[in-house]
Amino acid sequence: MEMEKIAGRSSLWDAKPSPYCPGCGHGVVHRVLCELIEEYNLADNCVFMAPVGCSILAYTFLGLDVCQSAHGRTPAAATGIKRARPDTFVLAYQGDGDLASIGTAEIIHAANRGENITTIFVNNAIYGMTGGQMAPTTLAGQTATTCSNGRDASLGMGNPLRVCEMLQSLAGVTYLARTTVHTPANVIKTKIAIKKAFDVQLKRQGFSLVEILSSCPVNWGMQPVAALDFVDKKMVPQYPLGEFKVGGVSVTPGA
Ligand SMILES: Cc1ncc(C[n+]2csc(CCOP(=O)(O)OP(=O)(O)O)c2C)c(N)n1
Ligand code: SF4
Repeated sequence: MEMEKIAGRSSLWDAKPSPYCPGCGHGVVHRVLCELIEEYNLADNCVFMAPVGCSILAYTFLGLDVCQSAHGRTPAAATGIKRARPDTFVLAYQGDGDLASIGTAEIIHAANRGENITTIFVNNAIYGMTGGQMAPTTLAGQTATTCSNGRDASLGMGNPLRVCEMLQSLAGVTYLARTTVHTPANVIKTKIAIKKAFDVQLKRQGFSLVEILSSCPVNWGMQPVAALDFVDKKMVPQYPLGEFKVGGVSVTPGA
């Protein structure tokens, strides 16, 4: 009997072993992006903006044109590419160290200007690539190599930075959502949100961003399954899921 193939590796992803640790969310997000790029037939007219972080190596295995800018400067580089080539689909991919720490100014101003780019913001609450230092998004009480007793705002470590809530007030933002990839149902919701973000850019309607909660079992010091549970029980309450802006209008998260 001939079997129907219902899932598989995207043709945009080279047949190489994944560089990511078991249980990491980056690979899941890449797969969703590759599927959508194929569905929209964008591969020959897309620039993937690789971050400085664990996903920096995406240029070694994704069959896309890639631009790699300095840490945190992706929104600025993406702005230049999009303005020079408005017909090119510009897909920016950033971690929380990249976007919410060293690159906070760049993302706020790109969003505020309403640049017609799409940003995928992978929030794993830690600096993954460099060995698990505290990030602006690290949860209160969560341990990291630079806060081994847990993040404590009373000791001057600051509070978890909520990027969607921060960007929601900016008039230049057309679509804004937070999703997670720790369960299959949430992967599907993530794909729906990214699709809406793609549509905004394709219709030249301005800035779109999807924040995706993701696991980093290695630097969290957890087994992969426990890390997925941590996303569910600890990250989601701090970072509520849902759409924050649709068509430039603020909506209630989770609505
Ligand atoms: C200007 C500069 N400062 C610091 C670094 C070191 N560095 C590389 S990746 C990184 C953090 C990456 O964390 P994140 O963006 O959260 O991505 P993840 O690796 O967790 O996916 C840092 C600080 C650098 N490469 N360049
Ligand atoms: S260190 Fe963390 S973010 Fe980096 S590949 Fe491993 S699990 Fe993923």
